[in-house]
Amino acid sequence: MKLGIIGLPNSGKTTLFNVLTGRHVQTGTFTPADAEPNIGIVKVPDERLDKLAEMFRPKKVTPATVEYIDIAGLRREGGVKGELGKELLFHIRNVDALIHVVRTFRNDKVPPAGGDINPERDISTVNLELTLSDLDIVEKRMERVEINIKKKGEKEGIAELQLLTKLKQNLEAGIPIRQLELSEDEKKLIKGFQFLTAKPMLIVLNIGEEELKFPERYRDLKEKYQSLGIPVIELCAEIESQISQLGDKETEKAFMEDLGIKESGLTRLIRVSYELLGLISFLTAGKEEVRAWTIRKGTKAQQAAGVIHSDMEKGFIRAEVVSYEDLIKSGSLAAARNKGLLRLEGKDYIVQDGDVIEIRFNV
Ligand SMILES: Nc1nc2c(ncn2[C@@H]2O[C@H](COP(=O)(O)OP(=O)(O)O)[C@@H](O)[C@H]2O)c(=O)[nH]1
Ligand SMILES: [Mg+2]
Repeated sequence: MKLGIIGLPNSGKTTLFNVLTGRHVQTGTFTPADAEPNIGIVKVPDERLDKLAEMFRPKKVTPATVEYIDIAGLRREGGVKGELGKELLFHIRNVDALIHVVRTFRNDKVPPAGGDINPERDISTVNLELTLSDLDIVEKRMERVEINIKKKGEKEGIAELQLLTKLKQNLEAGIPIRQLELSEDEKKLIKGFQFLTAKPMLIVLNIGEEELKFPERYRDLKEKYQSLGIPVIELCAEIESQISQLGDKETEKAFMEDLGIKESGLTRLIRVSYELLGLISFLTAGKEEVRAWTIRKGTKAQQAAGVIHSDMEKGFIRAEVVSYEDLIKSGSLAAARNKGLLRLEGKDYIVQDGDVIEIRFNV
């Protein structure tokens, strides 16, 4: 899974990227829009792995991972057609979802890109850039399709042209593609274009240190976007950065309690991104390795096996499944089996989040 971090300059994208990935990319510097993006692999925090590791004492514990891409700043002026860095757009075209960082923190040393602090306006500015970029692609494609229809009388072209016209009208009205109701056929048609406004989006409000005490402050903004299917979470990248440098869990806990933070913003961010994309984890546990695997909700046992190894999918016989809770309650796999909590499931079983699974297969 790939997540692209976008937002105006000086909104805290690189700060957030560093905290997420434990890297030390320089912050506070202007990055030209065509700069190479920073890419980092992040382990998905999952307490269940720690508990399973206590039970199985494996040689290795492997969490699920997410890839984050810190893309250089979108221009403040935006909105001028054809002005967007092509490289920038290229780098966000192939991500699975967008994390849109919006600044509300005040910091006199770092001037806000929009001149002052105005999250609503900044969100619109960035969304407009994404919209114009999609519109550009739609219009170019329409020209092509129209030519083909005229010259060669292509039948398929007509359906596509209708769809493109619908996209164009909506984009011109400022409506992102993700908000449109499209048929399965239409979804298939547009898949290859990788439209930016079709990607799931999550807004991170990068709030100031002093705002942590006022979680209600941006309630209206949150409700507005959440009602459009865009989750909004608040965190203070600066504080998260300090938390991540504390080193040990106990100190972290005390520090967060002091500030009235229940859960680290990062854990929340990673969890919400998972939910946004409809992802869940199933687990495998043994003496060699305890590991989390990422699948989409609704994945069947046989396809889930394929995430581990293609041979397991091809030669799938059955899955032995116990829920994480049942396994922990039982104390061991053997105890779970004795209690009848270990189930045998066939290829069509729909894997649930936290299922601890062993695949039986033939090679
Ligand atoms: N006070 C404060 N400063 C922040 C916060 N987040 C980022 N900054 C500062 O803002 C500047 C720009 O951050 P950066 O991550 O480089 O922004 P980017 O341009 O979006 O990548 C840096 O000097 C950061 O230290 C925050 O939550 N509070
Ligand atoms: Mg940056």
